[in-house]
Amino acid sequence: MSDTKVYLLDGGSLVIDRFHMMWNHGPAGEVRFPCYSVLVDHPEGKFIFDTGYDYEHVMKVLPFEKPLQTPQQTIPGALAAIGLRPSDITHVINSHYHFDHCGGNRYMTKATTLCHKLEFEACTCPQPFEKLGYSDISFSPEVQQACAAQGGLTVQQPDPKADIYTPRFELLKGDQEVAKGVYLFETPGHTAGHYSMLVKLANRRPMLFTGDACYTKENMDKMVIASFHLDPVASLASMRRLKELAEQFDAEIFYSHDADSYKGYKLAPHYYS
Ligand code: 5PN
Ligand code: ZN
Ligand code: ZN
Repeated sequence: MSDTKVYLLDGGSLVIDRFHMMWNHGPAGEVRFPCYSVLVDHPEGKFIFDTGYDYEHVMKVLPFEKPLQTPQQTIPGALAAIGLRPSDITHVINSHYHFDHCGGNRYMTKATTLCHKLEFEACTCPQPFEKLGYSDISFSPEVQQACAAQGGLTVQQPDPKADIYTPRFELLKGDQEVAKGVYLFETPGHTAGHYSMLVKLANRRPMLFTGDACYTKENMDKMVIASFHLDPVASLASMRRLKELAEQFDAEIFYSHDADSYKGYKLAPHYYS
């Protein structure tokens, strides 16, 4: 914990309508928001929490989200800027398996892949309204097979960029301390098995990464959930849980897709420690 550094890796941006961001609240209108990954450089390993979106996937499947991503904003590009390669990452942790959180998983050829057991199950047989969210299954050759077998999404061709990507999954349940001072807290509702992450650091308040359990500070302040969700009631309960965790640990909250808050975040190559 005393040697832990946290880097925020910028992953570019996407556009949705504000009515999706603030469900049944609005006002409507385009909003461009950031996507980023969190690298926890820890004595027990190099953990990456979420891996952003894949530009080509979004252009193919959701071009209306108008992705903007430079080569420096891809996982290999962002890691290179701090002297790392994707193969240096020991663990990938996914808050959940929406396309804008797992698009870069396949670069991490040496990592163990952690997620909630329910999330892994959910993405193989999503509800019809979740299919776009779970549209990038490049993180798991196994899930690609399972989806194809169910007549769902077609199997994607092996990706030449993926090298010999053969992920080893560790499926978790309940709250977990995955390394000293690095906690995953169950925050379901947005998806079936969503995790938020809290990291304790030596020289500052703990950092609480909401994932998509809360997109922005405005969502939290107004207790309004996003329209993308599995269970709205559970989503709201998870926002309340995040508030309680922030109080309990005196943590600073880092939102997943908040353009305003993002301006105040320290981005790699700078880091929190
Ligand atoms: C950014 C974004 N766009 C589309 C979807 C979706 O269909 O489920 C989740 C989601 C997103 O976070
Ligand atoms: Zn999501
Ligand atoms: Zn998201």
